[in-house]
Amino acid sequence: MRYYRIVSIIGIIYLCFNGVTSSVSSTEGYLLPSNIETFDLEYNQWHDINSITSIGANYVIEWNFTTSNPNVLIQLWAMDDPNFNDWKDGLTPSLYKHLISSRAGASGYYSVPNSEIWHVVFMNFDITEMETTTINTDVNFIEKPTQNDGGIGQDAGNSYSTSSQLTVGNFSSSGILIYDDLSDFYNFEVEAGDNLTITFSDFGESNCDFVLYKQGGTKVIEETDVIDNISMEYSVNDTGTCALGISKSNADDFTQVDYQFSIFKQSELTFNFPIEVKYILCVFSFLSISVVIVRKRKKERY
Ligand SMILES: [Ca+2]
Repeated sequence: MRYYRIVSIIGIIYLCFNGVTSSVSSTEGYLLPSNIETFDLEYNQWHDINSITSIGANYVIEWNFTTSNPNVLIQLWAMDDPNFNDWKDGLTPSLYKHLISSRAGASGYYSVPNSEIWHVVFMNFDITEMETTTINTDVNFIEKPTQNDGGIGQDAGNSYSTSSQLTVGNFSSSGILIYDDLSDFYNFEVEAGDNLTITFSDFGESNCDFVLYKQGGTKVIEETDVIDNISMEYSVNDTGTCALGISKSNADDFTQVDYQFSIFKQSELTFNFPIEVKYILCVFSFLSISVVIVRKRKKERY
């Protein structure tokens, strides 16, 4: 009896340590939005980080990782839940996205195409090396910000031909550039003789390019790789439609830019004095007329 007990205990211990052989290092779910992790991947192992809950096309997956062993090629894949399960079962998934292969590590983002639980899978299938590596990673499932560029209730157009219409005079507003939204373009009506003062500010760490087109699509101002606030002035010669664009200088820069901008349009023939100045001018005019009348009456008396 004691002999069977000893054999049973040895068997349980063996199963605990050797009984489950798999190429899977772990399969875990993580709470939104951040998953900072360090894990080892032997050759032929993979590791899954997933969104737990369903996320839709208004989400992106931001990711970055570094590896301890520069010899090992790591593959990084994004799969929705049904395809992830097919892949685990040895079936060929119908929808999967190869994000990147990198020996040293990399960073980037992936725009979620459909509503599902989404998996980010790190794989060590480097058959030429067959070595273990430690991976440090940060994966975030992020809801994209709602855009209200120029107060139009959505993302502005991304090019001259798809620019969004604004009504300007003394206009100020804000906009957002983020992920694959690299440009915002606006258009507005002007008249010959108008003087435009256009400012952009608060675009943070990102370098941006600016362009102003006059009627007909000719560029009249172009500024590139701007890092500080910018002010541009233009005297309008032709009545028509101007178009204004802000773009990221670096197409790989997917960080969020919350920019402020203003478009001040003033006609050369219009003098818009402040109300205080208008009041002083009225009083001065009244006093001048009064003095002239009084002097005239004095002359008539003598
Ligand atoms: Ca935008």
